[in-house]
Amino acid sequence: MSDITLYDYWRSSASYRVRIALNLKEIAYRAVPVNLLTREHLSAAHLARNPQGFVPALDIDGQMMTQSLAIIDYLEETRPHVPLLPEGPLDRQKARAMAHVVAMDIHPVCNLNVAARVVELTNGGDREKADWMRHFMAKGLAALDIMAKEPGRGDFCVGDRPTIADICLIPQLYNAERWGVDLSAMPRLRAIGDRCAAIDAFQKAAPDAVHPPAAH
Ligand SMILES: N[C@@H](CCC(=O)N[C@@H](CS)C(=O)NCC(=O)O)C(=O)O
Repeated sequence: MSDITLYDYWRSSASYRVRIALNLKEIAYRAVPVNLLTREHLSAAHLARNPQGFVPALDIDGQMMTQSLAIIDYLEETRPHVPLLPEGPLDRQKARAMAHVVAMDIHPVCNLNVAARVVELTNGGDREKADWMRHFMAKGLAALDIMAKEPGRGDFCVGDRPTIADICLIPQLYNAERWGVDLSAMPRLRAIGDRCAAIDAFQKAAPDAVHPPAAH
């Protein structure tokens, strides 16, 4: 049994990022689900792991860690055998910039509690919530598709192997499809999505792989 524990939720895209990173680096871990629908993330037990009440939280090297990108940075520094950043400062900057479009711009405004608050303030319902999600996801992903088209980029977001940019992109694409974002005008992102989908580490991290439909 691994002494690394990931507290996650199958549909959480921030958790999905960490699952991909752990798998790419071939780090064995035990997953403990924290159910966002039953508000388990706001329980005293989970708040002790993460005072923000978010997933993921990773128990590793005797520490409880939060914030998916900071966790991935830590894995990169302590377990560099499979690098998740490209070589060279310019490509690293590009990969981080793409990752940040997802993790710092798209994802925070589409978080469950943010969308719920918007619906509450506007007396809206499911339609308004879906409209909000689609608006911000489509806008951010359209920009990412342009960033991914820069010449000499290779098969993935930056270069010929997956990096932090792909680790952030794939869960966001999953969310976009879930909320019905039209990706037809984003061929580059869809192609990167297909390439990642062929990789074992991505497959095993996917929401439907960690929480098969029968168990929903
Ligand atoms: N910036 C954080 C975001 C974590 C986050 O927002 N997690 C979501 C699931 S993807 C969550 O726990 N949401 C609970 C809520 O909105 O109440 C990270 O990257 O770890």
